[in-house]
Amino acid sequence: MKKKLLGIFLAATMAVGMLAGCGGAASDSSDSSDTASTTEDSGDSGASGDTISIGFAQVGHESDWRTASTKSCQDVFSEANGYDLSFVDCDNDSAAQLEAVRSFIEQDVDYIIIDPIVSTGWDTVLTECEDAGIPVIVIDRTIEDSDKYTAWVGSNFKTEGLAAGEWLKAYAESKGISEINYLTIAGSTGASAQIGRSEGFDEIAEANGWNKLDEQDGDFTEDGGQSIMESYCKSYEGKFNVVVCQNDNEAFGAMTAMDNAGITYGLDGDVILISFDACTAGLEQVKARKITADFECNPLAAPFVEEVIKKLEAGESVEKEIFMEEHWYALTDAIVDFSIDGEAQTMTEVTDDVIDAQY
Ligand code: GYE
Repeated sequence: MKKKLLGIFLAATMAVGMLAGCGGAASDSSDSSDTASTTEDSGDSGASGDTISIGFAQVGHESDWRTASTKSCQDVFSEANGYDLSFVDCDNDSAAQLEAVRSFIEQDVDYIIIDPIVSTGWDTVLTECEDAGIPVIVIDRTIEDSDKYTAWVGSNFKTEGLAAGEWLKAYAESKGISEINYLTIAGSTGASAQIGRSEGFDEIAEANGWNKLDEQDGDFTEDGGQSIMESYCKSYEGKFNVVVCQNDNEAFGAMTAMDNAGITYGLDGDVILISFDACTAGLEQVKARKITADFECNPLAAPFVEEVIKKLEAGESVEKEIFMEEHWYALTDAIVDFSIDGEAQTMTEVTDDVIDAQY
């Protein structure tokens, strides 16, 4: 790998927060200095010769999904496993994320992992990574305006949206519900997870003549979900029978708002509540009959990223796109047959064992 003779500028140069226990890992083994600037002339930027240094520019800490994603990376890219991980929580700030990537270039890390907050605005900084000879592995959300990265590991968000739409069609038919009036609480605008889930679900809605009342940005947070749902409850009182939340945390916020407004939802209520992510806390709400169906997005990309890195270290070629497996969850009352583009789907019943095994 091409390396430049760069000084290593650690925590002091970071304008964005580094989580305790991650950013300092560079110096924990044999080198006691974690703030000094040093100039190295070898290909190894870690404290020991075999350590692989990685910079990870994470989206933020907005959701249970994000917490699981961060933990997955920290577990896999631990010091004990031979890694020196510089972790930056970008707090949903795209400018901070670009700055984090540039700081990794200055540190001359061996690999950069990016979970892009938004899907555009990447070509310049990815060119800088390329010029520095640092392979970039993108996880989760996609980059649309540049292909200057080595690999991407994640999920097909449009498929998740299509799954939710096709499930709703089959579920509504099974319940004799002929009219769908839906409200969407979207994820952060411009995130590929938001774009794909909206596109997929709306495609099925249009094909079936459903009425989309509104879509507003809940920023993938519980607070965002609650405040959007509070305003929906006022503006669309008595007019909606489906709420689509683009992640579990937004669904939790929407549940609070509907509870406060006296609106019933879930398997025994008036409103069908759809969610995405299917983290442990989301599945608990499926089990409690509050979330009618939950469409998984797998946050555990790190083991796949490690495979990519091992192949690159061995000089092997890697796949440009790696998709992770996902499941669609409900209780038996809401398990229906449906297919996506002619491909039959299997739904998973939420049991205590399923919940315990989830992240
Ligand atoms: O759905 C949400 C998180 O990018 C797929 O981001 C991810 C999304 C996930 O905040 O919970």
